[in-house]
Amino acid sequence: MPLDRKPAPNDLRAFWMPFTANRQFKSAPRMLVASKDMHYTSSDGRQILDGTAGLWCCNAGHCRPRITEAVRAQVGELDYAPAFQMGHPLAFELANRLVDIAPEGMEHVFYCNSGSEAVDTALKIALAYHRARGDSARTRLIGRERGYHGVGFGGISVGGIVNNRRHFGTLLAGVDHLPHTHLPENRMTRGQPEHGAHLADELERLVALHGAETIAAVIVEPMAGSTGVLMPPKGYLQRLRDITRKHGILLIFDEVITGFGRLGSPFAAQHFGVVPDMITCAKGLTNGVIPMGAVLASAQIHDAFMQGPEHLIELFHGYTYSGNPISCAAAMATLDTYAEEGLLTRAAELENHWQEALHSLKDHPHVMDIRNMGLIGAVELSPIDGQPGKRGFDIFVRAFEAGILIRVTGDIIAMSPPLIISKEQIDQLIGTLGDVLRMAA
Ligand code: PXG
Ligand code: PLP
Repeated sequence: MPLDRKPAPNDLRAFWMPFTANRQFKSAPRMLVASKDMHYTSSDGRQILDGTAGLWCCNAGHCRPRITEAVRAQVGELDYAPAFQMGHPLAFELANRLVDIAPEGMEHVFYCNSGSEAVDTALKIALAYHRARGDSARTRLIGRERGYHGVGFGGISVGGIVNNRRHFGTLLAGVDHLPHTHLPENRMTRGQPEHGAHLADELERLVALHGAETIAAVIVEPMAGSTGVLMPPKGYLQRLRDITRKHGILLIFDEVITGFGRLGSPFAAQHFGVVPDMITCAKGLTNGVIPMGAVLASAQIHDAFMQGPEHLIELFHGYTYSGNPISCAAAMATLDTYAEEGLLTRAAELENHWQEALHSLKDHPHVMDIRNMGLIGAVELSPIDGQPGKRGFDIFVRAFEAGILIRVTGDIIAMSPPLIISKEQIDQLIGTLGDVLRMAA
């Protein structure tokens, strides 16, 4: 742009915003200008209580001193180092620390920069793993209806959200989907629902249809966050594990949201006592401060690649910024903060208080369902006739005006506050939401 055409600081035209109603936003912008611990500061100077940990990522709250300092120091010491055929010590140290808190059996870490990249990486590793073992007919990938696995072509192919798929052509070939686990009979369940373990048996149907020897992997979110907080019924994940193991199919847990303490254990795999073959994570890995994602993989998967001449590359995959020093420094300081403050298990301590507060909204106007687990909660509202999503969006805007940040997916309100939240702040968050629901009715 020529120098004489410098845009005014408040000119909002150039930035094409992600997953946003751009024209609506730019006509009435909601701007955040600062953050600290449980709060954002809005551009009109108000304190906004963060009910969403940013976008499910700031699990330790905002502008935490250890993380801020670590990033500051790292950027002045080793800024960028090439990621291919070269290393730097922090990347190795961080991988070991992640393995330490990961479920038993997860022994290797592949770095990337986001949840979407983690998903595409895990899917590619699954395909290449079978090929490396001479089982190269296993090319089929199985996802689930209402799953969210980011926005790469792999992720939207195995994902199950129609709007994220239908605009983008034919996607990956050879993908199929399990049914989602959201059953009406589980309405208003506190914690994990009773009904629906049998839905895992649909995998047997897909095996019978396609042949086990053509299926590489199944990917699911242990708890589906993005599509409105859908819980796994009791026994469901174990059954998926049993069926995948029986047929030599890899099981991938997408823990981009559930990773790093959201359900009261470091990973959901530990919370549910079900160990997959790979775990994808991102978001809470660096407390959202610097983009970073990772795939955790079992020794069996990793070791299958470690054959052939030693001077040859084993996996033809990686990103310019895989394991970059600043991300690694942010992640190390994040893990330190989680450990010092017991945050990876704090959701388990707060779960009861959170659950009771959330379910106090059950008789509020238009509330159809309430779901919770760990420090996640959803309040599903009945849609306005002929205008799905309108009520949800209206509540979101009113909540922001009332001083709380929530997230809406259609008419489902999702909340996932930083794990440092106090009981008083839980009461404030839910109390304010209750007021907003009543006033909007
Ligand atoms: N997998 C899962 C399970 C996710 O939740 C991704 C992959 C993709 O991660 P990246 O870093 O590429 O965005 C996610 C991300 C929402 C919301 O409103 C959820 C996500 C992202 C943005 C909004 O629920 N999840
Ligand atoms: N496009 C071009 C032209 C590139 O040279 C590269 C990386 O070198 C990429 C895309 C991929 O970028 P990244 O490694 O950051 O994913």
